[in-house]
Amino acid sequence: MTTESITWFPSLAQRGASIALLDGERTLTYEELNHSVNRVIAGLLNGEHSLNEERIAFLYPASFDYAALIIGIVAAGGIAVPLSVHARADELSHCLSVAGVKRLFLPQSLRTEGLSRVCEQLSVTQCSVADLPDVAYPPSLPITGEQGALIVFTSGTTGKPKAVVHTVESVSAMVTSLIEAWGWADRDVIPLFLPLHHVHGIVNILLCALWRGATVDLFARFDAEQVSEKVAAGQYSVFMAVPTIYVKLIAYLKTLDAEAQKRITQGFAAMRLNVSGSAACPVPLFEEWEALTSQRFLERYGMTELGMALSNPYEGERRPGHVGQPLPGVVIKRVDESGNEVIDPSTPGELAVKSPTAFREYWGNPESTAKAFANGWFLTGDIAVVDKGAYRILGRASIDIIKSGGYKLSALEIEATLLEHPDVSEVAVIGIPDDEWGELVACALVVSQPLSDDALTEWAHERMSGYKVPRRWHFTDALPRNALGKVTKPSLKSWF
Ligand code: MLC
Ligand code: AMP
Repeated sequence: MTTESITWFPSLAQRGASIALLDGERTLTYEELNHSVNRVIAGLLNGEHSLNEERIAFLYPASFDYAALIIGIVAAGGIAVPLSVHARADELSHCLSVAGVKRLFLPQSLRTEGLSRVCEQLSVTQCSVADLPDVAYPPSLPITGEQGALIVFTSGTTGKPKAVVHTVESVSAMVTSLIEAWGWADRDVIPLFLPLHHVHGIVNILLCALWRGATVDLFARFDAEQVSEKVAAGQYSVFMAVPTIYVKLIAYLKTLDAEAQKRITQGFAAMRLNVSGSAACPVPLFEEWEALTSQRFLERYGMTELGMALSNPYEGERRPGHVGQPLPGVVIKRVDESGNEVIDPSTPGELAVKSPTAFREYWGNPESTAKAFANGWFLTGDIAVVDKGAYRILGRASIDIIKSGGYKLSALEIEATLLEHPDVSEVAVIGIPDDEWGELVACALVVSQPLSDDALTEWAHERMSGYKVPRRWHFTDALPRNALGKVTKPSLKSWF
């Protein structure tokens, strides 16, 4: 860890009139972004010298304010806590309370009664960027590498989501490593439709582009038609998405006539890079995309706690079904269940990682932090082999982690919420394979009163983000259990 001061977003000011962000018809130049960032810094500090790692949460869709907040909070010595605009009040309450947030920034449109109640209970003040005091810009403040910069929530195999703390140094390392590895240039233009409470959208797209002086086109959500139009118009040079989005794009292309299809596929073909990640890209998807667009995906592997760890090469052979080699600075070994290193490349082993991009801690949870590392190696829970020099992910060590549309979901968290239903007495959640979503959330349950799928779905929607709600329900008299009383989850798959 470096205690020396670090340059955070090196040249915002010098990039002048070049475009940093697009939002529909609106544009924001780097000069304007720099001004907004300075306003955030000055307003937050309000005469103080540093926020001293105050966790400042914000609930914004992709927007100019979001960008100014995430850069400005860190520059002012705070920890940026971007929250999910899809989250329900209970989920937000958990995040605010775990991170010890006292100030939450959000636009008027996202203020709800439920959230106001939560804020009142937790003594959190709801703020807006426009309300920040208009004070003179402070001189540029030194910030150090070890300082906390970003908290992102991630689901694990125990309890509710954990608050992953990245430092100024780990975020800077993530950004600079990808800029170098994937050849980011200031002339790049990239669309951003991924959620902005996870590292894929936050770091790989937004922060990399703004650090490098490129342009980001903001979308409130992914819409295949809207994005494809701009692709066809030749607006983008780089495209990054989760496999589900490429599946949706292919499905959309298939609804079009040959001429319209060709305009869009040529738009993709003209780009310098198409990246797939956050979940396994099936080989047939890789091949279909190449046949349509002549783009060979650059598939990479990452994790909230690590940023990106493995990547196929920008120049060189990109192998379908493989996630490439360690990025510069990343050291990887594979270990067995006893923690011994697995040497034979074809024997599966859990990926253990050391990297300058690794997180510092789970906020307020030293026990989980200690458990996540073994002798300084972060244990990912992902099982891999090495195949002619390239890593191949086989799956995860725990059946309780589900990846759906690129979101990492905890079966245990979903089960705990469903058990709050007065008529649900037993429940088991698993992921089942699905061509579009990678995995779908499926739920087997025992109920004390007859319940319909629809009623349960509606009940669940009020209490959890839409993407966590089970898509398949199976009612039973009893869940299969082993001698210790534990549900034998693998045997449930055949029910769906
Ligand atoms: C949306 N839905 C999902 C879902 N996303 N269900 C399961 N899994 C998901 N991922 C639900 C909605 O709530 C809705 O339910 C229904 O699906 C239809 O919605 P849609 O409009 O068809 O989907 P859409 O809103 O377009 O979302 C699809 C998506 C989105 C693929 C764009 O899931 C997405 O943005 N995923 C990316 C997640 C991500 O960024 N992960 C990176 C984590 S970082 P209903 O019932 O309301 O109709 C990481 C590290 C790394 O993993 O390596 O990058
Ligand atoms: P998250 O915690 O949301 O950051 O999700 C990280 C997890 O996503 C990893 O632990 C992997 O299980 C999965 N993942 C990310 N990229 C890939 C990939 N290219 N192939 C397979 N799994 C991936």
